[in-house]
Amino acid sequence: MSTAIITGITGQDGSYLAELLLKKGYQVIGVARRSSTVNNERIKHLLDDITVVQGDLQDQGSLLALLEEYKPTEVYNLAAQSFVPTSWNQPALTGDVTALGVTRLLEAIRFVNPKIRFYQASSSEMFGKVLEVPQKEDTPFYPRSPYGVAKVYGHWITVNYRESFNMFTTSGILFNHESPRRGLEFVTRKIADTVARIKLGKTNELRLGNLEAQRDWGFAGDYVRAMWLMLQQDHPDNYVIGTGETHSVREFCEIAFAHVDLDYKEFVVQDEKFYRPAEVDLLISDPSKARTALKWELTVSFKELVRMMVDADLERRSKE
Ligand code: NAP
Ligand code: G4F
Repeated sequence: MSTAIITGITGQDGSYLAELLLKKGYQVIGVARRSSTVNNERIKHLLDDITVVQGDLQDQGSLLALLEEYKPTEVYNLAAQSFVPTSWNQPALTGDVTALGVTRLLEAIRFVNPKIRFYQASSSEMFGKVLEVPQKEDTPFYPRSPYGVAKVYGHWITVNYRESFNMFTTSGILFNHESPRRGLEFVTRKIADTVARIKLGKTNELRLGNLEAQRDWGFAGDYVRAMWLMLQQDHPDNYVIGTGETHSVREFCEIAFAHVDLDYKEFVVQDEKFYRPAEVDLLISDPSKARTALKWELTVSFKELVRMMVDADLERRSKE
């Protein structure tokens, strides 16, 4: 039986990836940092089938010990301080976890077993103020937040360990991917959840920032399949993963409200508080390399994703 270690197991992607790897017969070891309250909401249905161990990307020793003990063949590094606005409030922490944390994990792999295959969760935020439309693997980076800057470091250190030590290190440059398990602070989930609460009469407004920002949004369940595929190839590489479509925050609102027979214009209020010091205005991927080389395909369209998220929050909120 192959063993895979997933950092960031308690996050959105960690939970979907664990489900996928269990279906494929892996032993799954999830790494979670210690917190004063249990944080297993997204993986509670998997707890009998996976092993959750304590570890932290800020603690080199914990990473070395994990690899020594569980002897994985694959490591998926999904852990990060992943919320862009927080990266302006906590830029040093974001750099330590999201950038240097990658080096700590790569160093642990290099010392324990350099044959371990490694996946790094890179981000379309690296393209930032985009220098090319659509964005593909060789589009230059121009990050616009401390988070984006940290992810650029994580990407290049992954490439560097491939080139310096001949290690099987891959970088998946993933565009935004969402689901009913998305954190409530991200815009898609904030919209879906507030639409549900408005429909149920629990609130009467949705306060948002920039409605014109455009993102390439896909379904997280599809994106974790791409992560696994990258580690099954003959050679390590970088891949852009996205839908090839872009939609504005306004459009997301329009579809989400219309799904419950409401008009978003009656409920959405723009609030300066949610504007960013520097914005990423437009992201749109060219995922043709992944489609051809990985034979990766999408199963959920943009409209299906919006409706799936609203339906899930309606069901959850109506039980409260
Ligand atoms: P997420 O829901 O925010 O999950 C992040 C995970 O990282 C959580 O499990 C979190 O643990 C963990 N973590 C944070 N700091 C840590 C530390 N110091 N040590 C160990 N674990 C730590 O993020 P996601 O949406 O699943 O994204 C997964 C990865 O893909 C992230 O690296 C993100 O930056 C990247 N990415 C995401 C997208 C997207 O659209 N979702 C797109 C491109 C790239 P707690 O639960 O304890 O906070
Ligand atoms: O949902 P968001 O917070 O996601 P963002 O900043 O694109 O980052 C996400 O995707 C990245 C991939 O490109 C990941 F690497 C990263 O970890 C994260 O998962 O914001 C999307 C857009 C932004 O332009 C923002 O200004 O929505 C706009 N927005 C407008 N009002 C808002 C709001 N965003 C949030 N979070 N909250 C608002 O009220």
